Amino acid sequence: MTHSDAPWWKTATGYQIYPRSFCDSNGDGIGDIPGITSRLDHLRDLGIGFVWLSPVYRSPMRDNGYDISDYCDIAPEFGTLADFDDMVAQARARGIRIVMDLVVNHCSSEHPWFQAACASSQCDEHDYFYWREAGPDGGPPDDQRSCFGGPAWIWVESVGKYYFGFFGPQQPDLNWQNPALRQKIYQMMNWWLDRGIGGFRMDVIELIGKDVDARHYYEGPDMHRFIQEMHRKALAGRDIMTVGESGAVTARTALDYCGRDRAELNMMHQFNHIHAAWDPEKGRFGPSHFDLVTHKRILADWQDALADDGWNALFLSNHDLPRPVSQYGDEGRYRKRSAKMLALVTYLMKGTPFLFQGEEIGMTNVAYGRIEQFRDIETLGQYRDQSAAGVSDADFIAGANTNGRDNARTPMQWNTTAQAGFTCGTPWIDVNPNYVDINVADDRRDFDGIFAFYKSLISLRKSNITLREGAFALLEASHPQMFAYTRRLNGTCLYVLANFSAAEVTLKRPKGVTTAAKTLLTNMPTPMDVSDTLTFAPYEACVLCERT
Ligand code: ISL
Ligand code: CA
Repeated sequence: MTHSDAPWWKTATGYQIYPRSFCDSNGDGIGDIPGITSRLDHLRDLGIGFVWLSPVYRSPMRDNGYDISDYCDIAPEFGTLADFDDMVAQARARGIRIVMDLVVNHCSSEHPWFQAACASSQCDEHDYFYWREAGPDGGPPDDQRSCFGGPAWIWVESVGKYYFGFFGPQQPDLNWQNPALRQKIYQMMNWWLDRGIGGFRMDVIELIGKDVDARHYYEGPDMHRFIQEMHRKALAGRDIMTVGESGAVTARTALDYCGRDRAELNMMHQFNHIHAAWDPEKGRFGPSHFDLVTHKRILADWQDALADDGWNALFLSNHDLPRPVSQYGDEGRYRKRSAKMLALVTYLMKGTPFLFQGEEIGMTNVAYGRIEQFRDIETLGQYRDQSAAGVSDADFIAGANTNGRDNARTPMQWNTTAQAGFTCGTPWIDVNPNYVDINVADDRRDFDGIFAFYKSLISLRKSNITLREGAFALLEASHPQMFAYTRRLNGTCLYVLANFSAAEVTLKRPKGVTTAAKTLLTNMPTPMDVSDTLTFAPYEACVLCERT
């Protein structure tokens, strides 16, 4: 495949916007669509080719929009359909597509479908959801817990049955076994695609084929059948991009979703490397078990699995994950350098980068001191459960500040004016006080800033075919501090070498690297001194080029 005939989403770099926290245009403290439109030049300057826009549909916002009550309207706090169309047009004028978030494993308990389903067992909408009679003891059919705390089966007196909410009562699971429901979903998808969007990120797509009676939730028996039907009915023949989110997909099952002959999706957001670092018992809220050898082995397995088919999605974080520089890098002395190292080593692998808002200036986790400062339904649900189990507020807050979802949802830090320039009102969630030191305005004035580095990195990816198509091979697989690999295409070999640690590392010069190696990119003031050994300062990273 040559540079020219690759689909746009293989050369573009994506940028996830969490609309509630990006830019507030009307002073109500909530980010909105006109606010996004006002900041599109920032994305154009960065070199972004598409935006993954987290949900903006009408919603009671119990899960900040991942609980939809009208799939064909915009939440009033985010704006109107006219605002949306204007944003799509303005983005397109800057070479940026808008990819929407498709949340169809569940809807909101305030969706009219669900309201009708609770009013009567006889209406068509009743079977759009999973209902079961009480168990022999009169309680729920089984003891399944929901993701956000509490039971997954919830009793509705008016129909005398339990319904299933994998994430909780506010998000009833849609029954994909119902063909009429599926047709409604496909109609809705076509309605948005015909409006000119660039595709969909598909929320927890691995859950839509579940068998609730067998308690088989992830990658259920009918999942691929439904995704292939969705492809036929809404996706085929369009110049769009689709990326499925799955907490269950592995390098072994990846091509079942995104292989070229599958007629399903283009890419997957997978979390094997994320979950590998979570505590087996307490999950994200427990201590981190991060280990670089495991981390890079998992990512290399995905590179190998999708080397000649399918396509990787490369990301450091999203709206559910902590800030990369806090999680993997250094918030202090080496904040800038470690942020650049993380970007270099992650986004020069084979695949499409998905940046998350704020990583381009090295925004960090926030250190909230009080439970009242947290907003995330998952965090607050886990707080209830863990408090009941005896976990102290201090211990819980420490875990939530390390790995909780609110870290990614603090308002975008634009400048040093009040509330970081995010809003002229009171923000829905406290701004990170470090905005006075970490903000777009200051970072963009810094010729050696993180924004400037991301801009160079994105530009290099766009222009360098070895970075787009070159074969990946992991180097130093067992080295506890170095994350190193090559990208090889025809007569060119690129050596991507990153010290993923706060300690200096001395490395024997990799085979194939000569003293004439050209430095394509580095996060240090001077290029690597290539001799028999290479000495990496803390968090030093570079790309060396050899013509073989
Ligand atoms: O980060 C994760 C990866 O395993 C999980 O904690 C994440 O919550 C899970 O993948 C589901 O996330 C998606 O669906 C949720 C919503 O709250 C998340 O924001 C969304 O990304 C329910 O819609
Ligand atoms: Ca607003």
